[in-house]
Formats: sequence, C-alpha cells, structure tokens
Amino acid sequence: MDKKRVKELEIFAARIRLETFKELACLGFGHVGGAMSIGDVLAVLYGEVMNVDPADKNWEERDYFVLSKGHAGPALYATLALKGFFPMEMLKTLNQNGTKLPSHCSRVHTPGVDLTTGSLGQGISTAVGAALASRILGGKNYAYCIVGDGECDEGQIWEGALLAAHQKLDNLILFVDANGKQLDGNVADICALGDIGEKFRAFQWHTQEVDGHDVEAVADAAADAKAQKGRPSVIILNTVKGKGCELSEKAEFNHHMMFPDAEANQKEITRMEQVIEAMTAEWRAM
Ligand SMILES: Cc1ncc(C[n+]2csc(CCOP(=O)(O)OP(=O)(O)O)c2C)c(N)n1
Ligand SMILES: [Mg+2]
Repeated sequence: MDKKRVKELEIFAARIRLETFKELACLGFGHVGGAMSIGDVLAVLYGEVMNVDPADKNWEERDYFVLSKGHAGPALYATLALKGFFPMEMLKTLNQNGTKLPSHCSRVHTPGVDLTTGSLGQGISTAVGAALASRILGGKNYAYCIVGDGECDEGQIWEGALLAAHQKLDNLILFVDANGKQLDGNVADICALGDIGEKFRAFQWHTQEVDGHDVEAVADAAADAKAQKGRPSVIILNTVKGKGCELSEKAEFNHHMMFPDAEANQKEITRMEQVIEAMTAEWRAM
C-alpha cells in the first residue's frame, strides 16, 4: 500500500480513538479498553475495505458489519460519525436519556449499525446469517465481524465457526481482537484459549494472525481474506487493550473505567490531538 495511504489510515485510527475518548470522558465512564484496541481495524474496515455509503445507509449492496463485542460501541460510533453517518455532535449524547447511541450497539437506534449486540457470542451467529442470506439471495455483500478474545470463551462462537465452515461462507470475515484481557483479568488465567489460530484451522477456516495496530498488515490480511474461495476467514489481531489512550493503556484494570477528573481528561485529549497533528504534518510532507 502507498505510504501516504497508510498514514491516512493511521490518522483515521487516531481520530477514532480521540473521539471515542471524548465520548467516554463526556459521560464520565465506559468500556475504554476494548474500544481502544479496535481503533485500527475499524479505520481499515471503514477507510479501505468495506462497501458502505453514509448517504444511503440501507444500500442493498453494502457490506455488513457486526461488532459482536458490543460493549466497544463507542469506538464504532466515533467511526460512523467521522464517516458522516450522523453528526459529530451526537457523540456527546452517549448513553444518555433519549440518545441514539446506547452504550452497546443497537440496530434500531443508530444510523449505520446493522446488528444489535452486547450479549457476547451472539454477533458471530448474526454475521453468519447475514453472509448466508446474501449468498442465498444472490448478493455480493460481505459480512465482517469483530469478536473479543474473552468472548471466544463462549460456546456460541464455536457453533458459528462450525456452521460458517460447513456452509463454505467465503463472504464472512471474522476478526478476533486478541488483547489478552477480558472483564476481570487475563484470558489466560480465566479460561485460556490456547492457540486461537489452530482452533479455527481445525474448524477449516482460512486463518491469519497480524499485529492489530499495523493498519497496512490488517488491510493486506483483509484483502487476502476477501480473495479466499469456499471457506470463511478469520484474522487474529494481536492488540493492546487501551491502545493509544494513556489513561487506559497504563491501567492494569482497563476494561471499564471511571473518568471523573476533568483536568486529566483534557490533558489526555490534548495529548491525543497533538499526536494527530504530528501525524498530519508527516502526511503533508510525504
Ligand atoms: C453473554 C455475556 N456474558 C457476559 C457479559 C459481560 N461482559 C461484558 S464485556 C466482557 C468481557 C469480554 O472480554 P473480551 O471479549 O476479551 O472483550 P475486550 O477485551 O475486547 O473488551 C464480559 C464478560 C456479556 N456482555 N455477555
Ligand atoms: Mg479481550
């Protein structure tokens, strides 16, 4: 990929993280860790890979996106707002009375959200259904889905994996956000997954593993996955929970955090803005 394009995607990811943090700081609490770890894959999906049209949200040829780890909704909302699905101002309403942005994703509330999620494990099943329905109807739509690694402790993930392979769903591309942590500790300590890639290979999936914060590697893996025929693809993203937000990245327990200190929040926002300014200057000099 052209280096300037890579930088654009990196800037998009940094802006997703900044807007996500602003949403959570405005509310005063939220699922910061798992939202920050998917900033890069969201930038790649919405900036490069997926066919979507903010002006025509129900476009029949659009690709479907399912954020199965629905607690990371604020990162998806930031992405959708930056893409123009709804006004940026709406981000200030996260999880407040009457909002269109509930803390977990809802297809009936939020423009651009295709499937409701939050009950872990269920999103993969709806993504399998969307991919299968598209094939039955003769469509060209892909279904993209992100699950968490802790979420992979759910049996439903493996039921979905089994059916997707049985149905040879080559229009289904799954991402596992392998940040090593779940709600109350390390995945390895709570219910270890072992080698996630080996497990999906045993389920006959095309399997890749990349640095989930390397936008070029994620985009290349997605292109490779799209080219597969006759089997679903999984891309395991090695990520850091809280990535790019110092208040969160440095905290040991960063699944859900309180943000009561307005001064600290503003300091973090300024720092993140400076990172974006520096990246933008690099982009201009390219
Ligand atoms: C069925 C179900 N059980 C429990 C929960 C509560 N819960 C919300 S997030 C979470 C941890 C998820 O860990 P992981 O999938 O690794 O998410 P991430 O690290 O990306 O935040 C749990 C147990 C839930 N939302 N749904
Ligand atoms: Mg996790």
